[in-house]
Amino acid sequence: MANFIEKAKDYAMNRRSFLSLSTAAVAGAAAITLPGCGLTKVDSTTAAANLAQKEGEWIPAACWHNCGGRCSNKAYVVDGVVIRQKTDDTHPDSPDYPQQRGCHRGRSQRYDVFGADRIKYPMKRKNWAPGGGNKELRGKDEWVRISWDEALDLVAGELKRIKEQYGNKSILGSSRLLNFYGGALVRWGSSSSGAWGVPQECMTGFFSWKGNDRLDWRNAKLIVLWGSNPARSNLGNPTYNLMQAKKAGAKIIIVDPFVTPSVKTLADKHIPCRPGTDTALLLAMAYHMITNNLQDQDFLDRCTVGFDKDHMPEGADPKENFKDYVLGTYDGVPKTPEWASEICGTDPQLIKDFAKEIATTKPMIFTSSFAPARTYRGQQFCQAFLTVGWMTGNVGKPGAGVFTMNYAANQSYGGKTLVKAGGTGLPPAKNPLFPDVTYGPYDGYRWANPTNPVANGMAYCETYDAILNGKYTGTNGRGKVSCDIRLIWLVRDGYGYNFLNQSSDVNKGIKAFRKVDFVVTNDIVLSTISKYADIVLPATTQWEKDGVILQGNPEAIFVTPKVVEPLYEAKTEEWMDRELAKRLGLNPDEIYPISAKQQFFNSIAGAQVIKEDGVNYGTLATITDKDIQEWGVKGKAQQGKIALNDLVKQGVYQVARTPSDKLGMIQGADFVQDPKAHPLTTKSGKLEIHCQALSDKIAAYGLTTIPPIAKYEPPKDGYEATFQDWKSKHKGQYPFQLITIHYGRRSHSTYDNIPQLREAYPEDFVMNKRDGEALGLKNGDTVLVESAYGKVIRPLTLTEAMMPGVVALGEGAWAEIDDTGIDKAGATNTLCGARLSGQGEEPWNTTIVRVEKYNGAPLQPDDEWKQRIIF
Ligand SMILES: Nc1nc2c(c(=O)[nH]1)N[C@H]1C(S)=C(S)[C@@H](COP(=O)(O)OP(=O)(O)OC[C@H]3O[C@@H](n4cnc5c(=O)[nH]c(N)nc54)[C@H](O)[C@@H]3O)O[C@H]1N2
Ligand SMILES: Nc1nc2c(c(=O)[nH]1)N[C@H]1C(S)=C(S)[C@@H](COP(=O)(O)OP(=O)(O)OC[C@H]3O[C@@H](n4cnc5c(=O)[nH]c(N)nc54)[C@H](O)[C@@H]3O)O[C@H]1N2
Ligand code: SF4
Ligand SMILES: [Mo]
Repeated sequence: MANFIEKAKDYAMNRRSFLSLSTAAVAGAAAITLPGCGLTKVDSTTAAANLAQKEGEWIPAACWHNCGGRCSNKAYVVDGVVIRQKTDDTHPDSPDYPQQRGCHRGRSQRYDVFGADRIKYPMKRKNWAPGGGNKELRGKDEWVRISWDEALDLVAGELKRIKEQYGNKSILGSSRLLNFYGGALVRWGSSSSGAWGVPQECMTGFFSWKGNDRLDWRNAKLIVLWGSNPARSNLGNPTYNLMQAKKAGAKIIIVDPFVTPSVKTLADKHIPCRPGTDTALLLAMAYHMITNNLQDQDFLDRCTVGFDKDHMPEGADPKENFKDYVLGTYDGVPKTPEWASEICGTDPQLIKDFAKEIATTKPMIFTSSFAPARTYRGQQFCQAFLTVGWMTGNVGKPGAGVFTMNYAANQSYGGKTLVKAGGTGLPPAKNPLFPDVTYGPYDGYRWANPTNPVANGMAYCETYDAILNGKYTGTNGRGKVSCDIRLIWLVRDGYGYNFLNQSSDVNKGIKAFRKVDFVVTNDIVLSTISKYADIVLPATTQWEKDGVILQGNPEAIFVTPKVVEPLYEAKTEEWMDRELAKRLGLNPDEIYPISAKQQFFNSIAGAQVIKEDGVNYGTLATITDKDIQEWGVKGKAQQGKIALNDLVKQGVYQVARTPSDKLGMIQGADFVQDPKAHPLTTKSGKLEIHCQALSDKIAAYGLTTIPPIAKYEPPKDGYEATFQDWKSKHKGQYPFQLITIHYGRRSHSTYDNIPQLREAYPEDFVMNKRDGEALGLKNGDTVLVESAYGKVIRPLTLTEAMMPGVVALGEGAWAEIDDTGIDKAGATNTLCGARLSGQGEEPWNTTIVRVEKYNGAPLQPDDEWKQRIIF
């Protein structure tokens, strides 16, 4: 197979006979640009040779996607073109003070920014006209290039018409401009953390109950990673940090249906478990601990409520305690390892050994990722996970912890935030229609308080039904609420949410997109939302903006200035909003009272860094009057730890760590030492194994209900549903369980267009070898995978590394659905149906499918497919 670099050259050569001035960088050999001047035919070889001879400059470059990391990225810019990238080299690398090194995706960022498939100009679907215009052609129509003026007039015209004719609630979207224009119908839910947020908040009183900081992980004797694959989904330093803990003596156990790269790299032991059945496994572990008296009874009695009938929260039925449920005292079903094994597929002896090991090895870190909670009624997994973790008493101590990990924390899975960016100074813009649904502009992470007396909008996984049927589920017992959605507004304030691709049921989504009057997006490439839109506006990437601070790593912030001038006709969202505001009769200066440059400056000026005492924070940047003058901003001189311009040149500020410093953190230490003096904010003041508040809150969303303690109830489309008859174990129409794993090729759907990454990480469909052979399938066959919701074709990989009965696809491929309804790209959401669950979490990892050999022409590798180059 051609190596990565060789192949990369092929990609450039395979392109059209011309290369735009800015696209040639893809080969690493050919690249030139004249910022903002559009498309020009050039001879790439000569251009490349010319550029390679010129002196350039290394500029810190944002790596801004929702990728599971935060790292340092630098771009080598020659004449406005990025011809190389590198990562952190600001200090020598060491385990205590590691460099913030980037991954293969971040280092491929220039292929995205300078790709031939960048959206270059405003464009309109040929047959679209205000009001709709051949709506069924969305996704198949031709594109025509239009001027910015025409685009803005059309967009403002439709926005105005729909507001006037149908009202603001007929607009689906969320942006600063929309909030100033009277608001729009908002959505809430949890596309990322599955069911984790609400159980954690209700049971611990903390929205984010963290882990101890990474240096403390070296004190652990045992680390359990439940449904976690850091070697793929926490790129950057986490796997390196886990290796340091391992070197210091920690044993690592991973619970996963798949022998993942993390199992291979890190684990001493792998516990297989069928997807969506983890609750059964955890209950059986509890059973083994209880019947062998292995639980930390002192901790349970002092720090929790609900474990047994003698420690129930006020007002609760004593029969509703966890211990009696596990023993089967009232329901007659003891949750034995044998009972669980039939469901989760884990050997009973393995369950017993695992239970004993976690109960007797101290200190232990017991942590889960989000994947097992991305299941139908996933709250039950979270309840069971916290309960079993607490039964071991590993809370509030060094080398211990029971929590879900924050995947975005590159440096570690926990700890204090040691350096923080300041605010931009831009005043918040509330949606006047839904003033209390305000967490983040991004639908996938927006929380709604379901008991709010003010209406909350809808769960985002109900969007397509709401568009198609005109109603959605109201929170707080409101029943069905009518709606008439006419406009899908995706001119996003920043970036994010390719939701047609990334939330469940792409087929239903396409129908919904084809029903409304108007779909508008701004985008950098023709991602799925844009492919099915009417007007697409060319957006600048973060490299072409005035600068941004990226956070998400507790030990570092990334301060990245503009790298290159906007390419082609790309514009910032702020520019688009301002131009639209003028056409809508709004005052642009009221919407954006401060400039982007000033916002960047403010967030640097307000940045804070922890002091050596580990408690107080001080100013990060030293700023002089001269700096303020040179930057052309408003501000005051200040004294900090690093000069403003040095910070921007370096691109990263990282707090140096040593094992003896005072910057660490032991989550929950005060509470565990003296629960009465330091109560939690839960109703009982303790950790709640029986949590009525959780049960009530979930019920108030109006989707599904759960009891106040962890119970196993077979999920919709779970393992049980793969059988026509459970007793005789006769398999049904959809005999396999599908998991949709976060994949190395990309960050969700972002980077999926990059051929080099396509080649490095093929989008194969993975199944157990014996399962495949029983169906007469061979490695490399093209297979048809079908669920009740859609069909995909993909090349097959057979392996003993996958549990029998389980199959997997990496999530995020760009759906390519043909007229027969087959998605040849293998977007997981073509297969995963939109199902309403709990707090609006999407139950992706409880999905069932069937698999057969595909009879059509075998698939070409997708790195050889034509890119979505429009102009
Ligand atoms: N490369 C890459 N990294 C990413 C991302 C990306 O798109 N690409 N996305 C980032 C984001 S936003 C997030 S939220 C995180 C998500 O990170 P995670 O929540 O960890 O998600 P996954 O990687 O899908 O799953 C982790 C492991 O869980 C297993 N698994 C799946 N279902 C189950 C189950 O029901 N039970 C058990 N026990 N295991 C199960 C899978 O086999 C997989 O090995 O990743 C982040 N990191
Ligand atoms: N089946 C299944 N589906 C899943 C998951 C799963 O495990 N299984 N995981 C889920 C998770 S955890 C998450 S967090 C979501 C993430 O899903 P999304 O939030 O949709 O993330 P991306 O796919 O990265 O989409 C980012 C979008 O922003 C655009 N974009 C990128 N940069 C810029 C920019 O600078 N400006 C503008 N205007 N646009 C930009 C991209 O083209 C793309 O359309 O996916 C979820 N979907
Ligand atoms: S982990 Fe994320 S931030 Fe780090 S280099 Fe990769 S894509 Fe960029
Ligand atoms: Mo996520």
